[in-house]
Amino acid sequence: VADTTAERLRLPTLLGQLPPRMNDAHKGDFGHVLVVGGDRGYGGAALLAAQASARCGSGLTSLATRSEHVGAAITAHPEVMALGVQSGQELADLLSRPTVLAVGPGLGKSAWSQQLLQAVLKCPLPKVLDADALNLLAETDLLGDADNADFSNVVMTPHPGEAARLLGMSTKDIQADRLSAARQLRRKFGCTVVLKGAGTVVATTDEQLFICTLGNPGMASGGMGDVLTGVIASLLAQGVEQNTAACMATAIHAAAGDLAAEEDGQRGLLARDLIPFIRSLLNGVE
Ligand code: NPW
Ligand code: AMP
Ligand code: MG
Repeated sequence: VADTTAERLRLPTLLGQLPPRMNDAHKGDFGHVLVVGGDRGYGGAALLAAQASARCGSGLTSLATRSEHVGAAITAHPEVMALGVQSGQELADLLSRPTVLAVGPGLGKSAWSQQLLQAVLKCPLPKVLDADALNLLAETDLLGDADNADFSNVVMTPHPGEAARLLGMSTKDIQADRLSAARQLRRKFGCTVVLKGAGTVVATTDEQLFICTLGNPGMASGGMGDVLTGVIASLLAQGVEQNTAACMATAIHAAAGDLAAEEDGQRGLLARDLIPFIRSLLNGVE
Protein backbone atom coordinates (compact mmCIF):
# COMPACT_ATOMS: atom_id res chain seq x y z
CA VAL A 1 0.00 0.00 0.00
CA ALA A 2 1.35 3.41 -0.94
CA ASP A 3 1.75 5.87 1.89
CA THR A 4 2.60 3.52 4.75
CA THR A 5 6.35 3.92 4.51
CA ALA A 6 8.38 7.03 3.89
CA GLU A 7 11.08 7.47 1.29
CA ARG A 8 14.19 9.46 2.18
CA LEU A 9 14.44 12.93 0.60
CA ARG A 10 17.43 13.14 -1.76
CA LEU A 11 18.74 16.66 -2.18
CA PRO A 12 20.71 16.23 -5.46
CA THR A 13 17.69 14.69 -7.24
CA LEU A 14 15.41 17.40 -5.92
CA LEU A 15 17.76 20.21 -6.94
CA GLY A 16 17.68 18.85 -10.49
CA GLN A 17 14.04 19.92 -10.63
CA LEU A 18 14.78 23.63 -10.24
CA PRO A 19 13.84 25.46 -13.43
CA PRO A 20 16.83 27.21 -15.08
CA ARG A 21 17.06 30.99 -15.23
CA MET A 22 17.10 31.87 -18.94
CA ASN A 23 19.48 34.58 -20.20
CA ASP A 24 16.60 36.84 -21.23
CA ALA A 25 14.69 36.33 -17.98
CA HIS A 26 13.11 39.20 -16.09
CA LYS A 27 11.77 39.45 -12.58
CA GLY A 28 8.25 38.72 -13.76
CA ASP A 29 9.39 35.19 -14.63
CA PHE A 30 10.14 34.29 -11.02
CA GLY A 31 6.96 35.22 -9.25
CA HIS A 32 6.00 37.59 -6.49
CA VAL A 33 5.78 36.28 -2.94
CA LEU A 34 3.69 38.21 -0.41
CA VAL A 35 4.50 37.32 3.20
CA VAL A 36 1.66 38.08 5.63
CA GLY A 37 2.49 38.19 9.33
CA GLY A 38 4.38 40.01 12.05
CA ASP A 39 1.91 41.08 14.73
CA ARG A 40 3.20 43.11 17.68
CA GLY A 41 6.18 41.36 19.23
CA TYR A 42 6.67 39.02 16.27
CA GLY A 43 7.87 41.32 13.49
CA GLY A 44 11.08 39.36 12.98
CA ALA A 45 9.34 36.13 12.02
CA ALA A 46 7.66 37.64 8.97
CA LEU A 47 10.84 39.47 8.03
CA LEU A 48 12.85 36.24 8.12
CA ALA A 49 10.33 34.59 5.80
CA ALA A 50 10.54 37.56 3.42
CA GLN A 51 14.33 37.59 3.45
CA ALA A 52 14.44 33.86 2.75
CA SER A 53 12.05 34.36 -0.17
CA ALA A 54 14.19 37.13 -1.66
CA ARG A 55 17.40 35.11 -1.23
CA CYS A 56 15.92 32.02 -2.88
CA GLY A 57 15.34 33.78 -6.18
CA SER A 58 11.78 35.13 -6.11
CA GLY A 59 11.34 37.88 -8.71
CA LEU A 60 9.71 40.10 -6.11
CA THR A 61 9.01 39.79 -2.40
CA SER A 62 6.50 41.87 -0.47
CA LEU A 63 5.65 41.90 3.20
CA ALA A 64 2.28 42.86 4.69
CA THR A 65 2.72 43.49 8.38
CA ARG A 66 1.93 45.83 11.27
CA SER A 67 2.72 49.42 10.24
CA GLU A 68 5.17 49.78 13.13
CA HIS A 69 7.45 47.12 11.59
CA VAL A 70 7.72 48.71 8.16
CA GLY A 71 10.63 51.06 8.92
CA ALA A 72 12.76 48.30 10.42
CA ALA A 73 11.90 45.94 7.57
CA ILE A 74 12.96 48.43 4.90
CA THR A 75 16.16 49.18 6.77
CA ALA A 76 17.06 45.50 7.11
CA HIS A 77 15.93 44.41 3.63
CA PRO A 78 15.44 47.27 1.14
CA GLU A 79 14.70 44.72 -1.62
CA VAL A 80 11.55 43.65 0.22
CA MET A 81 8.50 45.82 -0.37
CA ALA A 82 7.15 46.26 3.13
CA LEU A 83 3.61 47.52 3.56
CA GLY A 84 1.72 48.34 6.73
CA VAL A 85 -1.83 46.97 6.70
CA GLN A 86 -4.50 47.83 9.25
CA SER A 87 -7.38 45.61 8.18
CA GLY A 88 -8.45 42.59 6.17
CA GLN A 89 -9.88 44.89 3.50
CA GLU A 90 -6.53 46.67 3.10
CA LEU A 91 -4.85 43.32 2.63
CA ALA A 92 -7.54 42.13 0.20
CA ASP A 93 -6.85 45.24 -1.91
CA LEU A 94 -3.18 44.16 -2.24
CA LEU A 95 -3.87 40.62 -3.38
CA SER A 96 -4.03 41.32 -7.12
CA ARG A 97 -0.23 41.70 -7.35
CA PRO A 98 1.42 38.65 -5.73
CA THR A 99 1.50 35.18 -7.27
CA VAL A 100 2.12 33.22 -4.04
CA LEU A 101 1.21 33.93 -0.39
CA ALA A 102 3.24 32.92 2.68
CA VAL A 103 1.03 33.39 5.70
CA GLY A 104 1.47 32.90 9.41
CA PRO A 105 5.00 33.68 10.65
CA GLY A 106 4.42 35.89 13.68
CA LEU A 107 0.85 36.52 12.51
CA GLY A 108 -0.41 36.37 16.09
CA LYS A 109 -3.96 35.60 17.08
CA SER A 110 -5.42 39.09 17.54
CA ALA A 111 -8.48 40.51 15.77
CA TRP A 112 -6.02 41.98 13.21
CA SER A 113 -4.48 38.54 12.65
CA GLN A 114 -7.88 36.94 12.13
CA GLN A 115 -8.98 39.59 9.62
CA LEU A 116 -5.80 39.11 7.61
CA LEU A 117 -6.14 35.34 7.57
CA GLN A 118 -9.76 35.62 6.51
CA ALA A 119 -8.77 37.80 3.55
CA VAL A 120 -6.03 35.31 2.64
CA LEU A 121 -8.35 32.31 2.75
CA LYS A 122 -10.73 33.99 0.30
CA CYS A 123 -7.89 34.39 -2.21
CA PRO A 124 -7.34 31.53 -4.69
CA LEU A 125 -3.54 32.00 -4.99
CA PRO A 126 -1.19 29.14 -4.03
CA LYS A 127 -0.08 29.54 -0.44
CA VAL A 128 2.10 28.36 2.38
CA LEU A 129 0.30 28.32 5.74
CA ASP A 130 2.48 28.24 8.85
CA ALA A 131 2.58 29.12 12.54
CA ASP A 132 -0.35 31.28 13.68
CA ALA A 133 -2.24 30.78 10.41
CA LEU A 134 -2.42 27.13 11.53
CA ASN A 135 -3.16 28.00 15.16
CA LEU A 136 -6.06 30.22 14.07
CA LEU A 137 -7.37 27.49 11.77
CA ALA A 138 -7.33 25.12 14.75
CA GLU A 139 -9.07 27.53 17.11
CA THR A 140 -11.62 29.32 14.95
CA ASP A 141 -14.15 28.28 12.33
CA LEU A 142 -12.67 30.40 9.55
CA LEU A 143 -13.15 27.38 7.28
CA GLY A 144 -16.89 27.22 8.01
CA ASP A 145 -17.51 28.98 4.70
CA ALA A 146 -17.22 26.30 2.02
CA ASP A 147 -15.60 28.77 -0.43
CA ASN A 148 -12.57 28.82 1.82
CA ALA A 149 -12.23 25.09 2.12
CA ASP A 150 -10.22 24.17 -1.00
CA PHE A 151 -6.70 23.56 0.24
CA SER A 152 -5.45 21.67 -2.80
CA ASN A 153 -2.95 24.44 -3.60
CA VAL A 154 -1.79 24.88 0.00
CA VAL A 155 1.43 23.71 1.63
CA MET A 156 1.08 23.69 5.43
CA THR A 157 4.16 23.53 7.65
CA PRO A 158 3.17 22.66 11.24
CA HIS A 159 5.67 21.89 13.96
CA PRO A 160 4.48 19.13 16.31
CA GLY A 161 2.72 21.63 18.61
CA GLU A 162 0.79 23.15 15.70
CA ALA A 163 -0.02 19.71 14.30
CA ALA A 164 -1.38 18.72 17.72
CA ARG A 165 -3.68 21.74 17.78
CA LEU A 166 -4.93 21.06 14.24
CA LEU A 167 -5.72 17.43 15.03
CA GLY A 168 -7.00 17.95 18.59
CA MET A 169 -4.26 15.71 19.99
CA SER A 170 -1.27 16.19 22.28
CA THR A 171 2.23 16.93 21.01
CA LYS A 172 3.24 13.57 22.49
CA ASP A 173 0.61 11.77 20.36
CA ILE A 174 1.95 13.48 17.24
CA GLN A 175 5.53 12.52 18.04
CA ALA A 176 4.55 8.91 18.80
CA ASP A 177 3.61 8.34 15.14
CA ARG A 178 4.78 11.19 12.95
CA LEU A 179 4.02 9.47 9.65
CA SER A 180 0.43 8.88 10.72
CA ALA A 181 0.08 12.49 11.94
CA ALA A 182 1.29 13.89 8.61
CA ARG A 183 -1.07 11.57 6.73
CA GLN A 184 -4.02 12.54 8.95
CA LEU A 185 -3.39 16.24 8.33
CA ARG A 186 -3.20 15.62 4.59
CA ARG A 187 -6.51 13.75 4.70
CA LYS A 188 -8.18 16.38 6.84
CA PHE A 189 -7.17 19.35 4.71
CA GLY A 190 -6.33 17.89 1.28
CA CYS A 191 -3.07 19.86 1.14
CA THR A 192 0.66 19.15 1.11
CA VAL A 193 1.85 18.73 4.71
CA VAL A 194 5.36 19.38 6.05
CA LEU A 195 5.43 18.07 9.63
CA LYS A 196 8.57 19.68 11.03
CA GLY A 197 10.98 18.60 13.78
CA ALA A 198 13.86 16.12 13.84
CA GLY A 199 13.12 13.92 10.80
CA THR A 200 10.68 16.25 9.01
CA VAL A 201 7.92 14.30 7.25
CA VAL A 202 6.38 15.50 3.99
CA ALA A 203 2.97 14.10 3.02
CA THR A 204 2.21 14.95 -0.60
CA THR A 205 -1.19 15.44 -2.21
CA ASP A 206 -0.41 12.44 -4.46
CA GLU A 207 -0.29 10.26 -1.35
CA GLN A 208 3.42 9.77 -0.87
CA LEU A 209 5.39 10.19 2.33
CA PHE A 210 8.96 11.44 2.53
CA ILE A 211 11.32 11.84 5.46
CA CYS A 212 14.22 14.24 5.80
CA THR A 213 17.31 12.72 7.39
CA LEU A 214 19.26 16.00 7.33
CA GLY A 215 19.19 18.77 9.92
CA ASN A 216 20.40 18.97 13.52
CA PRO A 217 19.34 20.18 16.98
CA GLY A 218 21.17 23.45 16.45
CA MET A 219 18.05 24.23 14.42
CA ALA A 220 15.90 24.10 17.56
CA SER A 221 15.83 27.91 17.86
CA GLY A 222 13.34 30.68 17.07
CA GLY A 223 12.84 31.70 13.47
CA MET A 224 14.01 28.47 11.79
CA GLY A 225 10.51 27.54 10.65
CA ASP A 226 9.88 31.08 9.42
CA VAL A 227 12.85 30.76 7.05
CA LEU A 228 11.51 27.44 5.73
CA THR A 229 8.18 29.11 4.93
CA GLY A 230 9.96 31.70 2.80
CA VAL A 231 11.94 29.03 0.95
CA ILE A 232 8.83 27.01 0.04
CA ALA A 233 6.97 30.13 -1.12
CA SER A 234 9.90 31.19 -3.29
CA LEU A 235 10.15 27.81 -5.00
CA LEU A 236 6.42 27.90 -5.69
CA ALA A 237 6.79 31.41 -7.14
CA GLN A 238 9.56 30.15 -9.44
CA GLY A 239 7.27 27.49 -10.83
CA VAL A 240 8.32 24.41 -8.88
CA GLU A 241 5.35 22.01 -8.49
CA GLN A 242 4.00 22.21 -4.93
CA ASN A 243 4.84 18.72 -3.62
CA THR A 244 8.32 19.02 -5.12
CA ALA A 245 8.67 22.51 -3.65
CA ALA A 246 7.80 21.21 -0.18
CA CYS A 247 10.32 18.35 -0.48
CA MET A 248 13.08 20.46 -2.05
CA ALA A 249 12.73 23.31 0.48
CA THR A 250 12.70 20.88 3.42
CA ALA A 251 15.90 19.17 2.23
CA ILE A 252 17.71 22.42 1.37
CA HIS A 253 16.76 24.05 4.67
CA ALA A 254 17.99 21.06 6.68
CA ALA A 255 21.18 20.71 4.62
CA ALA A 256 21.85 24.42 5.12
CA GLY A 257 21.40 23.91 8.87
CA ASP A 258 24.04 21.19 8.74
CA LEU A 259 26.48 23.32 6.73
CA ALA A 260 26.01 26.29 9.06
CA ALA A 261 26.56 24.06 12.10
CA GLU A 262 29.73 22.60 10.56
CA GLU A 263 31.14 26.11 10.46
CA ASP A 264 30.59 27.37 14.01
CA GLY A 265 28.75 24.58 15.83
CA GLN A 266 25.15 23.86 16.65
CA ARG A 267 24.83 25.98 19.77
CA GLY A 268 23.94 29.57 18.96
CA LEU A 269 22.90 28.84 15.38
CA LEU A 270 20.54 31.56 14.16
CA ALA A 271 17.78 31.16 11.60
CA ARG A 272 19.33 33.90 9.46
CA ASP A 273 22.65 32.02 9.39
CA LEU A 274 21.01 29.41 7.13
CA ILE A 275 20.12 31.84 4.38
CA PRO A 276 23.54 32.16 2.68
CA PHE A 277 23.90 28.36 2.70
CA ILE A 278 20.40 27.92 1.25
CA ARG A 279 21.39 30.31 -1.51
CA SER A 280 24.62 28.43 -2.24
CA LEU A 281 22.84 25.08 -2.34
CA LEU A 282 20.21 26.42 -4.74
CA ASN A 283 22.97 27.68 -7.02
CA GLY A 284 24.94 24.44 -6.86
CA VAL A 285 27.98 26.18 -5.38
CA GLU A 286 27.99 24.28 -2.06
P1 NPW B 1 4.98 20.96 24.04
O1 NPW B 1 5.28 22.02 25.02
O2 NPW B 1 6.02 19.90 23.93
O3 NPW B 1 3.57 20.43 24.10
P2 NPW B 1 4.15 27.46 19.84
P3 NPW B 1 6.10 29.19 18.57
C1 NPW B 1 5.74 22.18 20.52
C2 NPW B 1 6.41 33.29 16.15
N1 NPW B 1 7.87 33.38 16.27
N2 NPW B 1 9.18 18.74 18.81
C3 NPW B 1 6.15 22.21 21.96
O4 NPW B 1 4.98 21.76 22.62
C4 NPW B 1 5.85 32.16 15.31
O5 NPW B 1 5.92 32.42 13.93
C5 NPW B 1 8.42 34.61 16.20
C6 NPW B 1 8.26 18.63 19.79
C7 NPW B 1 6.44 23.68 22.20
O6 NPW B 1 6.28 24.06 23.55
C8 NPW B 1 4.44 32.14 15.83
O7 NPW B 1 3.70 33.14 15.18
C9 NPW B 1 9.78 34.83 16.24
N3 NPW B 1 7.42 19.63 20.13
C10 NPW B 1 4.61 32.50 17.32
O8 NPW B 1 5.90 33.05 17.43
C11 NPW B 1 10.72 33.70 16.52
C12 NPW B 1 7.53 20.77 19.49
O9 NPW B 1 5.18 23.45 20.26
C13 NPW B 1 5.39 24.36 21.35
C14 NPW B 1 8.48 20.96 18.47
C15 NPW B 1 4.48 31.31 18.24
O10 NPW B 1 5.22 30.18 17.69
C16 NPW B 1 10.00 32.52 17.13
C17 NPW B 1 5.87 25.73 20.88
O11 NPW B 1 5.11 26.18 19.80
C18 NPW B 1 8.69 32.20 16.44
O12 NPW B 1 8.90 31.65 15.13
C19 NPW B 1 9.32 19.88 18.13
N4 NPW B 1 10.24 19.99 17.15
N5 NPW B 1 8.36 22.21 18.00
C20 NPW B 1 10.33 36.18 15.96
N6 NPW B 1 11.67 36.36 16.01
O13 NPW B 1 9.57 37.09 15.69
C21 NPW B 1 7.38 22.78 18.70
N7 NPW B 1 6.86 21.92 19.60
O14 NPW B 1 3.45 27.51 21.16
O15 NPW B 1 3.27 27.33 18.65
O16 NPW B 1 5.14 28.70 19.75
O17 NPW B 1 6.44 28.09 17.66
O18 NPW B 1 7.20 29.92 19.21
P1 AMP C 1 9.70 26.23 13.93
O1 AMP C 1 9.44 25.48 15.21
O2 AMP C 1 8.47 26.57 13.20
O3 AMP C 1 10.60 27.41 14.13
O4 AMP C 1 10.49 25.25 12.96
C1 AMP C 1 11.73 24.71 13.37
C2 AMP C 1 12.53 24.25 12.15
O5 AMP C 1 13.78 23.74 12.59
C3 AMP C 1 11.85 23.13 11.40
O6 AMP C 1 12.21 23.17 10.03
C4 AMP C 1 12.42 21.91 12.08
O7 AMP C 1 12.38 20.75 11.28
C5 AMP C 1 13.86 22.34 12.36
N1 AMP C 1 14.36 21.65 13.56
C6 AMP C 1 14.09 21.97 14.84
N2 AMP C 1 14.68 21.10 15.67
C7 AMP C 1 15.32 20.19 14.91
C8 AMP C 1 16.13 19.02 15.19
N3 AMP C 1 16.35 18.60 16.44
N4 AMP C 1 16.64 18.33 14.14
C9 AMP C 1 16.41 18.75 12.88
N5 AMP C 1 15.66 19.83 12.55
C10 AMP C 1 15.13 20.54 13.55
MG1 MG D 1 7.27 28.27 13.47
